[in-house]
Amino acid sequence: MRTALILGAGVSGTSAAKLLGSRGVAVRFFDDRRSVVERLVSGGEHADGAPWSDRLLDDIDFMVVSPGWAPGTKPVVAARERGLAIVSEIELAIPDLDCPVVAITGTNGKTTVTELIASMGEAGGMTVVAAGNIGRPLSDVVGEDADAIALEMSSFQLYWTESLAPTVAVVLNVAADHLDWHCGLEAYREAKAKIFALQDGSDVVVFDVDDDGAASLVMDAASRRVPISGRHLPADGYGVDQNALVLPSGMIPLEDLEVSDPAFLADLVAAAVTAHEIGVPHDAIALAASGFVPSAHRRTLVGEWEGVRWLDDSKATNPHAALASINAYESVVLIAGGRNKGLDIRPLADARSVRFLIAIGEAGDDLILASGERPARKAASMEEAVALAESVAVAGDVVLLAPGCASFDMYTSYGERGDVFASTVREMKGEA
Ligand code: UMA
Repeated sequence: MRTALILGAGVSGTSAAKLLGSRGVAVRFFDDRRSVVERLVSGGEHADGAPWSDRLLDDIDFMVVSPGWAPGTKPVVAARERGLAIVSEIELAIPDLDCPVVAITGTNGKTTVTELIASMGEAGGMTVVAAGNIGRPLSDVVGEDADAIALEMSSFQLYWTESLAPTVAVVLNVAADHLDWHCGLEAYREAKAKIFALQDGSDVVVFDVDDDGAASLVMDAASRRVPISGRHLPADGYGVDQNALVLPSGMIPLEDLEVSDPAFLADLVAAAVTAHEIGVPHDAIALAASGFVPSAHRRTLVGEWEGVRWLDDSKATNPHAALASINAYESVVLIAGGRNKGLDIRPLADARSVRFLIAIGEAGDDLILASGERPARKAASMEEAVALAESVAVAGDVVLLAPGCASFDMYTSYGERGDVFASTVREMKGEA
């Protein structure tokens, strides 16, 4: 019997174990977190925890790596030194899929587009299963009856991918993110390019032509390149023309949509082009598009009081997303900071529309330093940040939580960070 060592017993590792079990492969887990290992062992699983020992590779036939594990971590390096095969959970699943796969990546917006493609399919009576970074591992989908799979791929997952050849690849945007994991921008871009690397002339790569990172990345793709935009109508592509979305399946008047922000319009166009490629009819695409409202913590309006709008964009966990948000408004009281992921966060403090900067979390001092002459203050908590924003905001301002950083220095997730912001604002306004 073959034996696999699975790195990480999170969502991916657990799903990979099930799939391997169904193939008659024995599994062992390794996880740095002691609590995870204890839970597994008490459940009868074979699991080890830190510190790592190379001896754990004795009698192992191959290694399965969860996406969060960086290439430089000890078990990965040790497996490479021994010449052991290392596969990802996604790679395990690919050979057993028997329906078309469309894959979506981008520094920002990929979850939204993945959800949209699935809902457009659903509106057309098709089963389009959303999987991957969105939360449901691809291994979970194996054996399921689906018309297509919309696979959200993070740069981590793409790094470990060798055989993915989607019928449609979507590259929304490529800006610096997760550089601590990838050891640099070039490695990050190389990982992202794997989404179309194995496509051929019968496949399609959809990309946002307004994003230099995406447009330059797809230059060498062998597949048919389809430019899209949320601002204008690109030549030989799809986008916005006067008062409508122009799509391969037809047009959708902008007045039928709940969103007008160019970033969300680009998401809609990318999803619509992809849905069309897998056979979703125009009526269904239009129906899903008109019902689309962005998920929580994506420029979500907490409320408007005395002409000041309070917006929660806690999902802006990198500078690219935060800047897109900041630049969408004229006069911003910005709450930013958190745990920096090895990125240049100085442009946040420097953005034209930022009238006052409130810096939070571990990156707070760096942001204050970068703010130069601009009014800026550090806040020790979200409560302090909100109170400070209240004291400086005037009618016409947007108070924007767009951290540009991860939340893990203060919260368990970006969702919790956004929830704390929103509840603090509402409490202060007497609407809790
Ligand atoms: N672990 C270690 N050492 C490490 C890294 C992880 O011991 O160096 C252990 C942790 O203790 C934990 C387990 O590994 O028990 C977690 O593994 P993981 O971090 O790979 O996460 P999973 O639970 O398997 O979830 C992963 C994705 N997580 C990451 O990429 C960090 C999920 O994306 C994805 O939904 C899931 O697979 C299914 O495909 C989350 C994410 O934050 C939402 N993604 C990043 C993003 O969107 O920016 C990339």
